Amino acid sequence: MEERTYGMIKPGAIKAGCTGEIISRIEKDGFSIVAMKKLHMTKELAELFYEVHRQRPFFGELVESISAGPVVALVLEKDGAIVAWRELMGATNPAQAAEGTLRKLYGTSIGENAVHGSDAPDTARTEIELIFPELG
Ligand code: 3AN
Repeated sequence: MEERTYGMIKPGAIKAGCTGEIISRIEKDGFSIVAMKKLHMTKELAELFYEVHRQRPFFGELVESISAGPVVALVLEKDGAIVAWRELMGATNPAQAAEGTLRKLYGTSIGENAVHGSDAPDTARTEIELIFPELG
């Protein structure tokens, strides 16, 4: 079933000049890019975005790193997009990510892991609505 997910290229990967390669891989893997924009998340928006992680010890670090520079926000569409995008991203920790995945290729640490992706249909909906309210 055609499904939408929210993807995001994180500031570290953008700073390293990997945006084009990541977008190219997304297209090669058969995702349609429904919407895409470059934005600089404020701390307030980052806190809202990562609200579910508020109690985790790395919350402060997470908010700092996602608001440290611009991100490229994406709405991606494909059959089973949520799982497919998580497979293309690879494991959270780049050191444990499979060969050829985006986090293996472009991530440098668990906190600087190049890309974000929604983990379930409800989070995909919430994240898309938060960053792309104009699609609603
Ligand atoms: P995923 O992004 O693979 O769904 P989550 O939801 O467990 O992983 O974590 C959200 C984000 O928090 C990750 N993308 C990563 O950047 C960061 N993160 C997760 N675990 C740690 C950790 N132990 N230390 C620092 N940052 C972390």
